[in-house]
Amino acid sequence: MNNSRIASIFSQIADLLEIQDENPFRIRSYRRAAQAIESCAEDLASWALHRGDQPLHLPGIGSGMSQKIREIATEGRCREHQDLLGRLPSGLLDFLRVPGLGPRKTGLIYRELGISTLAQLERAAREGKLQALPGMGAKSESKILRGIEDLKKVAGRVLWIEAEQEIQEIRTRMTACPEIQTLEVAGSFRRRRDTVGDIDILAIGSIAEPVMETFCSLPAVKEVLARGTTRSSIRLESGLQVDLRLVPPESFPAALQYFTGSQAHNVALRERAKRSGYKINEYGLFREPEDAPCPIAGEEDLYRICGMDWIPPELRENRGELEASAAGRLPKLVEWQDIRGDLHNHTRDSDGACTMEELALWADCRGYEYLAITDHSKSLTVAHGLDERRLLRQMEEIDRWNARADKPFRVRLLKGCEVDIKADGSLDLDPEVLSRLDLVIASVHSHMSMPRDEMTERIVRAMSYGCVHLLAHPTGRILLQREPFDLDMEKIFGAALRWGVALELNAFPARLDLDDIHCRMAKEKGVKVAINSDTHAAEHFHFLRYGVFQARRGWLEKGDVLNTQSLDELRATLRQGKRIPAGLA
Ligand code: DGT
Ligand code: CA
Ligand code: CA
Ligand code: ZN
Repeated sequence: MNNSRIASIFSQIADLLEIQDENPFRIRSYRRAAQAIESCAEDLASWALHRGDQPLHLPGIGSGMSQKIREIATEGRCREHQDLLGRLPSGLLDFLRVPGLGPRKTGLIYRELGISTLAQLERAAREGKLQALPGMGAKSESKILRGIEDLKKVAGRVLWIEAEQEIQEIRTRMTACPEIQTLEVAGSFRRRRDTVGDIDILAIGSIAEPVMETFCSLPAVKEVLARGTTRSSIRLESGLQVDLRLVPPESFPAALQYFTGSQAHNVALRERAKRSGYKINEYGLFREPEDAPCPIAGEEDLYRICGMDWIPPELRENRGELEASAAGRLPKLVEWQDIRGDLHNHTRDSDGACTMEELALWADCRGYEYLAITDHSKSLTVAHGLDERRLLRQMEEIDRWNARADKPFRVRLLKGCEVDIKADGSLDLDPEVLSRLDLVIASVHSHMSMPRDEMTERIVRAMSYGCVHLLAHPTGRILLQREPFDLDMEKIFGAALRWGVALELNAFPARLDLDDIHCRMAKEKGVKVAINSDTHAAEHFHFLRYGVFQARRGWLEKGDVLNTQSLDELRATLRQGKRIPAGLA
């Protein structure tokens, strides 16, 4: 039970109260508590376990809230939350995933129309029944309809990080079972796809019965879909399906290759094997025509008989990796150890939870050479964005830290800012002030549903100010929630090249924006990619690893990634980027 899980229970309590039109003060106190928990640097589960009798010094958390945190941390649930869940149809929680539909409107719809499933909601919207409700109109109705369409497209998938959390729990319990010798997760999870449809687990085990028994009685199981001696399937409380296949040791490498996929990769690999006179399936490798089994020690052998090097799972999408491997030209993919610093981080000055000094100490723990401080700009009022005056003050503070001989950290702080791109493509802060920074990040946080040409123009215009170094979360997508902006990426890359702007791969697990295809495009066009955590709280620093996974899926190598450079190289790149192209000065 980590802090974000505890926080999410608190914010769900707030949602459930709001759906029931309860006291706004009560609702707000739960929201505030959720926020405090989310950004708390201490692990609350271990607080509850070891020091639960001591008070928690968190804003908005009194003794009642502390008691609930203890309850959740020790028992995994809390009474109040369970009671609220019991009082409302569970389908209403799905409404909250529809963009444009918050808890207040959800409650209104439920009370007025008595509907509680997404299918009923869709029908009501199509019949124009939503716009008749007080405070709603034709516009919000069509927005809700579009939101439902988007939701249907991603139905059933979860974020990679959510699958990882489930897998950690499953792995711990399963490997405690003495009959299991080996356990690997295959499928899209092993390929590090940004979202996962279901989890595919392979195991070598001596006796099936106790293995399947352990699997089917995992605490998170909601339903056993199938139970056999070589294969079982379960559905978890979270809705995620998990398949377990038990294979004999001699079949394991072939099964691992087969169930890792992707299907398109497997089809192409099998064809190559056939041309070399072999057959590959999930049971093993066989020489044709006599169908003679060939012993294999690992996946490497399967690729080798086809004349190829082993292919990292992240690349197995049949996007040219087989050809590259056969030609001995697989990329040497970037690794997290290559990353020398993080270029996108927020402090308490805007919407972060840490001070500059805390961030610097965390960056030291990760062995970073540099850390850019990049708070939001003034038009982002919800994030308490900085105006020119506050930014200048912050720059002085950074200079003071860097100059101090007795500072408690080694990392070099870079003066930066995440400046908002306004609707017309202008920047939210004076370009003259911005040009005094080490690093200027530009990004879109408002007016997100512009038509393609307008949105492209807007971002290109922002990049064309001489002072911008990096375009952050370029397509604005939120996985499973918000579609990317409608953008002409060819034009964006063109402008990035022309104006010396790098593109960010934002490593927040629900963003991972750029996606794998766009990373690959960046590489081919020669546009640098910066992999950033977009840290708002200490526990976000490690998100960087998810960004690295995605970068690997996009074929990126160390040299393609801006923040693998040393501080000196980085400074040179940033300066060079800012030369105004000839003829345009
Ligand atoms: P997902 O679960 O939608 O995120 O994606 P995957 O890739 O994990 O797909 P899944 O779970 O349906 O199957 C796992 C792997 O098993 C898949 O990547 C390749 C292999 N596989 C499954 N069905 C077939 C099939 O009909 N033909 C071939 N060649 N491979 C298959
Ligand atoms: Ca799968
Ligand atoms: Ca599957
Ligand atoms: Zn940001």
